[in-house]
Amino acid sequence: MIDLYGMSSPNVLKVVLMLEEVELPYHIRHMNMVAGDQYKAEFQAVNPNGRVPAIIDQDGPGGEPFALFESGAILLYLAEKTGKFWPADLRQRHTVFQWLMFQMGGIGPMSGQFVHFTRAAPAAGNEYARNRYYTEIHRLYGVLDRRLGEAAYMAGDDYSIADMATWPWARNHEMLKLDDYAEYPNLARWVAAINERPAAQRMIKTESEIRVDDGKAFQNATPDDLDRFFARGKYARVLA
Ligand SMILES: N[C@@H](CCC(=O)N[C@@H](CS)C(=O)NCC(=O)O)C(=O)O
Repeated sequence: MIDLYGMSSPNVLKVVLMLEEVELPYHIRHMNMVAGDQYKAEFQAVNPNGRVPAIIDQDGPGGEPFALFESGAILLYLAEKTGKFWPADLRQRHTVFQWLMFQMGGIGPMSGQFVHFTRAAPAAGNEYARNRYYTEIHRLYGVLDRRLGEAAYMAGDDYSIADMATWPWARNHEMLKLDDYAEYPNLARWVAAINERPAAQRMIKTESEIRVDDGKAFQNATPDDLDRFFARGKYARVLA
């Protein structure tokens, strides 16, 4: 059994999708991130970075529990553990790693900052940041669209953990203001193809269940909880 600590965010949904693909049993331990569950000692022992996802594989290497954080590391672990989505060919395997890192270092953090500046930051005074991240995510989704114009999936002919890492972000065209993929037909084709996968459909069902708990968490949040969650107000460092 794998304990998955998380909420209904794309970085967590990557892991849900992979667990559904490889059909490993898992249990979601919902984290109320606005109430500060991530600062509790119990969770900090699992992830000192205080972010989700994190897992504890109760049946880890040597039959002992194994804790892991960072969604990319978790996907790699699950692929190697199961031998699924783990290409035997070295070139192919590292092509998968390359596109996984493209997601981890580019698509994920840049999309996350864009969403922060369009949803959680005041509009006034933040035009520069909003335009900067909008420009950068268009550049990145443009790279992805060109890649998907030459290959069925990110790493080539086969669906891989790079796709699983990227799809939970890229499918949110409204949140990312990608204008229904008007500029990105290959991206649109790939988003739709993965959407058809039974594991993706199961992930979507699980997402809606986690969203109920997230909804309650946000409903019960005080303005101070929200400031802490978004690292703003008195929780922001002010650069002299
Ligand atoms: N690079 C990390 C990013 C994790 C991350 O930022 N998670 C967000 C949710 S998607 C989070 O935990 N936010 C809570 C917070 O900022 O306190 C990964 O891919 O696992």
